[in-house]
Parts: sequence; C-alpha cells; structure tokens
Amino acid sequence: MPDLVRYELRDRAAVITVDNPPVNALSPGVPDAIEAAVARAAQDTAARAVVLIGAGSTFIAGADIRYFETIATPEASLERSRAIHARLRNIEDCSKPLVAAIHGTALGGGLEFAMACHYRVAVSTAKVGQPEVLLGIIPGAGGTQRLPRIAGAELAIEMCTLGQHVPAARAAAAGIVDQIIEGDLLAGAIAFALEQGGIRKSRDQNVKIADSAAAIAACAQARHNLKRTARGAHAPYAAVDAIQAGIELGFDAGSDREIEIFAGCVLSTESRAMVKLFFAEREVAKIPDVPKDMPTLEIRSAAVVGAGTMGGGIAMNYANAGIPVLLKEVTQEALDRGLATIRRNYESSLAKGKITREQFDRTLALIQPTLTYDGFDQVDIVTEAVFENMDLKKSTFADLGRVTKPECILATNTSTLDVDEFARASGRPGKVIGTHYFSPANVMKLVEIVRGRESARQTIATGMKLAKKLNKVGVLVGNCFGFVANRMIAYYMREAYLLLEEGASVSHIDHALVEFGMPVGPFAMQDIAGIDVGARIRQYLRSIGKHRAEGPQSPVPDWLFHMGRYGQKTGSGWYRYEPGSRMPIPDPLIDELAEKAAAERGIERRAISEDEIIARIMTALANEGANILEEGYAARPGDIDVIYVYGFGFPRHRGGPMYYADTVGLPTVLDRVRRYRDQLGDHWNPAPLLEHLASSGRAFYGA
Ligand code: T1G
Repeated sequence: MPDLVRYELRDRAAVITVDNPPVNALSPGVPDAIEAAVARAAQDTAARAVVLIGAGSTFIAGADIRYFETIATPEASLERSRAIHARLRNIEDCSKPLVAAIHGTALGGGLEFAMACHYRVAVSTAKVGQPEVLLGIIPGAGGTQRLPRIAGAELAIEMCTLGQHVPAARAAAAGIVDQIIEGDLLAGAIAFALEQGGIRKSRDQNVKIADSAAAIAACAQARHNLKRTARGAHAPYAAVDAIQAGIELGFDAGSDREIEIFAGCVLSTESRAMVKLFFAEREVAKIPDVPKDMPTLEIRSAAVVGAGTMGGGIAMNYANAGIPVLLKEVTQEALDRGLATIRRNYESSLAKGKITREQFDRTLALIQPTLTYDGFDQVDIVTEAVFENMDLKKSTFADLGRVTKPECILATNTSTLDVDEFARASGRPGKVIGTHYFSPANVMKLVEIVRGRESARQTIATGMKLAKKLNKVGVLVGNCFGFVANRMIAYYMREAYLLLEEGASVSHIDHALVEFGMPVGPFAMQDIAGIDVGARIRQYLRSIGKHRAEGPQSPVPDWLFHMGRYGQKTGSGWYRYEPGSRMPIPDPLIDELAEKAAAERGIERRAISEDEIIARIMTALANEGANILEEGYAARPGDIDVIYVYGFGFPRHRGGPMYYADTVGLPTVLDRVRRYRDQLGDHWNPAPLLEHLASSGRAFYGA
C-alpha cells in the first residue's frame, strides 16, 4: 500500500514516510510496507542511509487498536506476533544506517519499530512509551526485549508497567533517543544518518542487562510494588515476566516468551475491557446532536462564585490552564480561608517539585479574590460553587444574569439540584450548563457537563471544549436527580449499608471492593469525603420528600452523623483513626449499630461472602445505569463507564460498571435483580432496558 507508506530519496538518504492519519497506526498493510521500503532502500545504490518518519502530527502511535477484537484465537495471535517479530528483524538487518525520526509520539508498536531501527532522533517535544498495559496487553513486537537492552531493565520495567509517555529529554538521557534535533526534524535526521559509520542492532546490545542479577532483582521489586498499584490488573505482571524472560533466556527465547504471553493477554477480558474504555474515552467527546465543528466561545477569562473546597479547586483549574479567574466570596474571612487552602495546595506542589517557583507565582497571580461582582461583566464564563441550597443558588444565578455580559456562560457545580431552576433564575437559560466537578476539584479528572432543558448546543460544545482545556475528562449527562455519577452511587451505597445490616462488616465490604479493584471501599470513601456531606443532602432531600435511592434507608449513617462521627476529619466515622493517622481501624461500635438497625428492620443477620457483596453492589449499579441509558440521561454505556473510572476510580481492567455487567452476562445480571427482588424487596426493580437486552441476547455495548 504505497499510499500509506511513501518512499523517496533526499540528499543520498532514503526517506520512508508513514502517512496513515490520524496517528499513523500500524493498520493492516503498514508494517509490511515499511519492511518492503527498508528492503528497497538497502538495495538502492543512491541511498547511503535510511530515515523512517511519520507524516502529520506524530510518529507511529502503535498497532491499530481497532483490529484487536479481530484476534479471535491464541493461534491467530501467535501467528500475527511471529510475523511482526520477523518483520522487525528484517528491518533491523538493514545493511545501511537506519534512523527513526520521532515527533509527536512513538508509542507501543511505534517505539518497537523505532527500536528496530539502528538509531533514533527526536524533536524536544516528542514522547515515547510502551502504553500497552493501558490496553490490558504487553508490548508484542519485541518491546520487552529491545527496550531493556537499550534503556536498562529498570526504566524498561517502569515504562512497560506504567505505560506513561516519556519526554524526549529523559529518553535521550536513558539512551532510547540518540539525539535531540532542533529545527527541521527530517533534515536533522538525514544529516545524523549520513554521519553514522555503521549499523547497530539493539537485539545484540547486552551491556545494559549484563548484570542480570540486578535486572532480575528489579523484576522482583516491580512485582512487589505491583501488589500495591496494579489493583488486580494482570498485564503489568505479564510485562515483567516477559522482560525477565529476555534477561534470563536471551533475545530469541525471550521473544518467544513475549509472543506467548502477549497471546494470553490480548484475548483476556481485561484487555477487551480496556480497549472498550480506550474508545469510550474518545467517544465521550462526540455529542450526537452537536456537530464536531460547532463554533464555540473562546474562554479567555473566568470567575468562580464561592471559595469553599470546591470553588477553590475550580479556580485552581482555570489558573492552571492560564486563564485569569475572579474568586468571589461574601465575607473577607471566607475569602481568606479559601485563598489559604489554594496557597497550601500550590505550596505542596512546589515542595514536591511538581511546579517551579516561577509557575507558583504566575499561577497564583491569576486568581483574583473579590467580595463584589466588579469585573464580572468582562468574563467569558462564571462557575457557581456556593453552598448546596436551592434558594441561595437561584438568587446567585439571578445576580449573574444581571452582572455578566449576554454571551457569558453560566455554569453551576451543583451535584444534586435541578439545573433548570437556576437557568430560569438567570433569565438566560441557553447559556446555563452544569459543570459537576469531583472533590478535590483541582485533582479529579472528571467533570459531568450537565445539559439543561434549554442549554444551547454552542454552550454545551464550549463546556466540553473547556473541560479538555482544563485537562479534564468532560462527559455530557442529562439533568436528572444526581445526574449520572451520584445517581448511581446512591445505589452502590444503599447496598453497602444494607449488606452491613444483614451481617457483613464494614471492613469486610470494603475489602471485597478493594479486591475487586476499587481504590477504596464505600465506607472508607465516605470517611474521606465526610459522612456529614451525605447526611446534609439526605436532610435536604427528606425536606422535599425525596430519597437518593428507593428502598430501605439504613439509619446507621445518620446515627453516626448525629454522634458527630463525620469520618477522618473528626477522627471517627465508619472507622476510628488515631490522631494524625489516616489508617482506618475497625470499630466494634459500628457492628453494634448495625445489629440494632437489623433488629429494628426485623432482619436476621447472616454470613455474607465477598462474591455476594460484589454481585449485589455491581448489579445495583448496572441496573440503575440501564435506567439512565433508557431515560436518555447518558448517551452511551461507555459514557457511564468513563464517569465511573474517572469519578470513582472504578478499575480500568473491569471496563466500568456497564462493561463489567456485559462480562458477567446480562441474563445473569437480570436473574440477580429478580432474585434480590424476591429475597430483599420491591426496591429491586429490573430496568426495562436490562430486561429487553437480556431477553434478546444482547449487551449494553452494541445495544
Ligand atoms: N489505533 C487505532 N486508532 C487510534 C490509535 C491506535 N493505536 N490511537 C489513536 N487512535 C484514534 C482515536 O481513536 C481517535 O479516533 C484518533 O485516533 C485520535 O486519537 C504491537 C500491540 C496517540 C497520544 O496505546 O494514546 O502497539 O475518535 O483523540 O488526544 O506492542 O491517541 O477521532 O475517531 O486520542 O491527540 C499502543 C494509543 C497500541 C496509543 C494521540 N499505542 N493512542 O492522542 O488523539 S498497542 C497506544 C493514544 C501496540 C504493540 C502493541 C493517543 C495519542 P477518533 P486521540 P490525541
């Protein structure tokens, strides 16, 4: 396929250009065309050296992920991997100096092709990486063999288990990149290639792994660390196994091990889940009725009303993105408190070396504190983050409608209240959206962009684009109670509370969810967020005759609230905490309260397995997710999964609550809902969409 891979002669060098937009993926035909072009260059008497480069914005960004699902059997995987290994050997055997010229990213198979080249040069903004573990696989084209030989075992392990993108400067320091090119990359690469006296095959380089004992010790240390960080994912361990095999058995046998291990990974549920998530993360930006080229408003300045925990974090997001932001409070004391928290956050980043002093000063200077609406008539967006009270928010929006310019976007950070009420109060409903951040707002990546009944498409498109500019993952959701994240988490918590009453302990339930892959269990999570936050929302909801999730409402969380046990911030909540420690200590008082609540509900307590805990909680999530999809408050199951992965740390290797339900099988999930209804009550009500898909043998994905 000459058109995806071009060949030309430049200054006595053969230039091979991969041109497969948007990211020069190694789609079918591309690897063979590169191999053929290298072979041609080797024969081309007019060429003294060869340069491999990518067209457009990047070098090769890896294998074409869209084709992973076409690999149906281990045999098919083995055959493909053996073919690509052979191709890279042939490329590496080129008799003339072969240089990879890297800009943008060289990722996965892209870096593996670059490492099969004899040399690599890059522009200073380039990045390289082996992100395969983020897809539930390992490098499958020799990366676990060549990278340790080029960069040493430790960095190879780090790159293959974390999957991060390594900047060119660090790659150069590690020997992955031989030269940083200033100015024109292609010209620099050709000059570099023509200077090279000979070829250098990375498969023959063993100096950096000569101390095999140290390298194998690094593998053992990595496995130890993964116990804490992998959270149940297997691919990172598999990558270490392949690297160790190469160190112990040599390049050839190590490559065979890599091929086998890769075959096991690419067919795994873990990989299927993570590939789905990869594309779901890209789909969330596509709003069915908002064209990709919808003109958006330029956000050059902002304002935030409310300098509390959320308001302060939101103001930091604007400042971190270089957007000047007014931060308004009602009293000087509250404003000073908010600013002090912001300053502390930046001082901690400075102390950790995440920002320089210059960045510290520049960013902090972008946050302008104020007690008035002066200047609000100039800003492009205002985010309201005042206390979660309907009347207060409505009067704030009435003010904003009055003091801001007509084209200004009015966003609310409410997590539970009706956005349409604020829109009406502002008098400019087309400009109103929800931007529901997650605490801490300056850290958590997720933002639910809430569409009101009259939110204009340009306002939505502007909100989505702004999320990306603030380095957030924006997901569009409908304006139902609790939107998507909180609406579903209410069912997650309902089941946790009820399982506690029925006989499971707080630490048992938390352990089950952590083993499942959650960063923390529901009770430890609530102790971090504050039991008082949930209690005050329940109080407000009771005042308007609502509950977060239908069914039995466990009294235990409110009992803790009335006892002043708010969690970590008060030294006790669902757990006890020693002064200055965040280590949760089980407290027998909680079991006593659970027994009391069970007695009041006439519940006979029993032993409950971790499998049942997971089944109950995940089924509750999926069933409510199905209702949300059917009601149209989320566009795709992938949107819900992206929300749960970024909002609550749902394990990526499970794909998210909706994809996880698909892996369990919707007939099984439906059967569980019906069984729970019979055993536990009518609050378990099968979602019509779940019933429909289960009875028609379909899944959420592909519905
Ligand atoms: N395959 C297929 N499509 C891809 C792709 C890929 N590798 N990478 C990106 N796309 C699509 C993406 O879906 C989107 O499509 C468009 O390109 C722009 O992407 C043998 C087996 C390169 C850093 O994991 O990390 O090699 O939505 O929105 O923000 O060992 O894309 O427009 O229709 O993300 O500028 C390893 C994955 C593969 C890299 C660019 N490689 N890609 O980010 O654009 S496994 C990766 C990325 C492998 C070998 C193994 C990013 C990016 P659409 P985008 P971006």
